[in-house]
Amino acid sequence: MERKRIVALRRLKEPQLQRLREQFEVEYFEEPEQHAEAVAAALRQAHGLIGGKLQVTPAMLDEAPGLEAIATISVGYDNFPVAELSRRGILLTNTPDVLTETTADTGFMLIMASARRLVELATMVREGRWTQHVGESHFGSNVHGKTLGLVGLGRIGRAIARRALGFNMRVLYSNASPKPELETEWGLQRRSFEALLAESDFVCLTVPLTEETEHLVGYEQCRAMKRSAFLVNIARGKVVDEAGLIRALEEGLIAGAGLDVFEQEPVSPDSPLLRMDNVVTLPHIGSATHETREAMASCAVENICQALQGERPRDLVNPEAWAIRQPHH
Ligand code: 8YV
Repeated sequence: MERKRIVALRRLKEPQLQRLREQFEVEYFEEPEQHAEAVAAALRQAHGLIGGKLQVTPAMLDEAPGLEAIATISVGYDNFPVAELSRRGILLTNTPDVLTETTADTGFMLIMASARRLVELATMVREGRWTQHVGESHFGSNVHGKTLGLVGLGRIGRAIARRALGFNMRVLYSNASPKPELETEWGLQRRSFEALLAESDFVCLTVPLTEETEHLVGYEQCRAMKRSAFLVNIARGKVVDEAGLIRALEEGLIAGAGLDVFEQEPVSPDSPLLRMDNVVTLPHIGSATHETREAMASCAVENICQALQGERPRDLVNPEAWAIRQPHH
């Protein structure tokens, strides 16, 4: 039998490519944008597609008639037309679990960095502007003992909650189904979104991007927060109405923000957010450690192997597509 064909896009390393080549014909493109035609030609023959930052459109699917499965090297899959994939019986898998702790570290790092003005003050020292006694104008806010509001309480939200409890914080959550076990065992408290905004010292966004969560936080929501509170976003940029956030920051309605994600990435160098001392900005590095990115790639490789061997992949996003692929359907 002819071996199935996989198109692999950045970033897979040699061991993972090797693992794929044991069973499949693999075409790997480290910089797909620079080889758009070759990628398109490879996709016409492909059974599987694996990679990070994949841009999949219905038009592209029309050009890939043999596609059976896509493995994204990310936990988020808001960039995929999932219903369309399901309709076509194309399996989609993601990489949950392996990035949970690293992304939670990033979230907590942004909480700490915004509260203690890490970037602003570290920059002051580096630039030789530490010329006077550090006084009140350089002081930050405590993190321990404060209230953290988690918008969304999935795997990553829970992992941030665990860190917060170690810092003796009170932890609220909203926009998630009730988690009674976390209320009794960890003491988390569920709130309406509005109440969470009003009570929290740190509002941390950990929800996936969906129609319901798009622009969940804008000017009005910032206004509902304490003036001393910080907004942290490690979810997706579009969960925040950035223009509204900028206006709220300009008016001093919140104390600052820690942002790993932006409505447009890379963020425009002209964004006012980059010029605000009280805003910590990162280039979408939630999961970006050597260990975790490798684990994510391996996870995606296992998923695509399972899918193309006819097994139900472990991290299947669209069970509807699996149902369509079954012979009795
Ligand atoms: C990815 C992420 O690295 O997993 C996610 O959803 O946001 C990051 O971990 C990024 O999407 C690139 O694939």
